[in-house]
Amino acid sequence: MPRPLTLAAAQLGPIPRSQSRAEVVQRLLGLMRDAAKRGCDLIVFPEAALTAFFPHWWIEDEAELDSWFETSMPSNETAPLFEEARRSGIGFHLGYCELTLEGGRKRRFNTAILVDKAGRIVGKYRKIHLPGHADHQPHRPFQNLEKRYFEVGDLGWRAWATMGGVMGMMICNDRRWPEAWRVLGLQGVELVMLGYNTPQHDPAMPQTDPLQDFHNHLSMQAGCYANGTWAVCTAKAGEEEGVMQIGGSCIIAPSGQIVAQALTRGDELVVATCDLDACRPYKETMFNFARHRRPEHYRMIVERTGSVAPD
Ligand code: CDT
Repeated sequence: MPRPLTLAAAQLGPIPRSQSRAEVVQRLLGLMRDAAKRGCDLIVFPEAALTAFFPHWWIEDEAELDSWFETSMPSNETAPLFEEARRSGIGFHLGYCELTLEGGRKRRFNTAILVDKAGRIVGKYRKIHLPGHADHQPHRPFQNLEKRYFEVGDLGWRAWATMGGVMGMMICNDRRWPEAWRVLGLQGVELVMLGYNTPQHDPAMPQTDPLQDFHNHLSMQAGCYANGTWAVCTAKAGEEEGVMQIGGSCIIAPSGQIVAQALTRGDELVVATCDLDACRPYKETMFNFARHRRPEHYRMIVERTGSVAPD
């Protein structure tokens, strides 16, 4: 029996520094309404989808830093997204920057939530692989200060049975790490949602600049294939405050094939109807984990962090 879900990647063009949360939410609502008109069950917004990607800048003032974060979800500004979910019967995935107060201590995470068609938060993920650096490197054209502004996520990669499938999330840099995909694969994930902010230019490794789009798709297509899962992968694209970011938002099948892809670097919906049962042949044959995995030979993966070459 096919189990079709119509899915949308809601690519965003740049968010100017000056654009308010309310204005951004209006953009998201427009995409949500279009997706609902096109029969979508679920729409996936990018990483840190409510603001410009501030980790590209050095910020010293704590109040200024805090202004980039959400202290509640929903909030007054984001409540219309939850109302639209209920009104149109469409689930959504949203990346945002989360500030919580725990035991009197501020904690900051790069977070994503999954909201069902009734407007309920059914899943939450906090980014684990934080790229970049924590120190000030003003000689660079822009920085990636995620290691300064965020803590490593503490929720692991969980999967949730919701909206007719088994669903999980990762965020941006996570997609380059097979471990993230496998932890979700081991929970039978059928749909991975992820958002990204990926500069076209990597100041630390400029030789990969022409390969940014290739590496983006390579890692996500490999993750889907090796775990027999669909993925909806959504960029914040285009030139944002002087930083050009790749697009290439796409929907990937369990075969690893891209079934739909963005054509622009602006606000754009990428839609495909995806049969979750298309995961089964991969999960039951080539990647039947219970039959073929040999975890006794994978211990080094969890026991060792950095690579150590033989003498
Ligand atoms: N947001 C995020 O994680 N971005 C990183 C940039 C790495 S530098 C090219 C990414 O992996 O896409």
